[in-house]
Amino acid sequence: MTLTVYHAEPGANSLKVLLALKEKGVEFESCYVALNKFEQHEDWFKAINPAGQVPVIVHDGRVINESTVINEYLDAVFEGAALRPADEYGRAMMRIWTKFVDEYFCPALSYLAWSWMIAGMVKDLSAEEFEAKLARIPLKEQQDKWRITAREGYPKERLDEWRRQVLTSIGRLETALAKGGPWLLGEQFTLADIACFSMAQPMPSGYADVMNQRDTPHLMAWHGRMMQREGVQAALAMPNRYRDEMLATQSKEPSHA
Ligand SMILES: N[C@@H](CCC(=O)N[C@@H](CS)C(=O)NCC(=O)O)C(=O)O
Repeated sequence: MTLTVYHAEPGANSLKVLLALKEKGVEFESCYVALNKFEQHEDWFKAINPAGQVPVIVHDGRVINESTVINEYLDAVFEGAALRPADEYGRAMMRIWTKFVDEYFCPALSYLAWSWMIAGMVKDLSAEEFEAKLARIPLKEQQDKWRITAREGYPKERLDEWRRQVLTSIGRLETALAKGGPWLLGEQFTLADIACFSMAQPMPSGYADVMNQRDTPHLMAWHGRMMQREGVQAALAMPNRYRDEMLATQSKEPSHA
């Protein structure tokens, strides 16, 4: 039995799958795909996932993409702590959360993150080089996202709307956790916690104005409980070349002190 996991740094959808693997204690071969080097659009990777996106797993030669589907599969076929409720109603409640993350919370965060990151990633490319990079992106909607974020930027109304959706998402989590917890479905830690945390993990620093002790105390307490878990710590300790390169670049910049 072989399991290869293609993923980027432990953030967002890659973190989602790494969390499930580490929480269950599943052994796997890690294959890092550098998004800031556009490796996800190289032919070798598109041969594995034609959508040109991570994460992807290959289990005994069979490919699965879509992080939420991957996590349900991992929980179903591998030993380790159960990450889904045993009963169908519980599973339905869990899927309400994972669907909300995939359809609402993650897209809003993703548009905001890419609109901030992509301009820096492509700033040294000529117009021709940029078009060549775009031409390799298999999904039309991703091509549009790159073109707009890199060259024109989204209008303020769109950015404000995505920020509103992030705020709504945070409010929804706070309301659910205020009912008692300790986890989103109550006593059992599930894929719902994993999906929501994979998006919310950096928010106490990145979105401190919306996720903080004063406005979202229950969410912050849940975040603290998540950070105590061994599986979470192991997933967050996975290689993060994007962050390392950013830090290396910053340390080379002349000090303004
Ligand atoms: N619905 C997919 C979304 C995958 C996705 O958006 N992956 C991002 C990283 S979190 C990616 O590969 N972005 C690079 C790109 O689209 O070029 C999932 O849940 O797996």
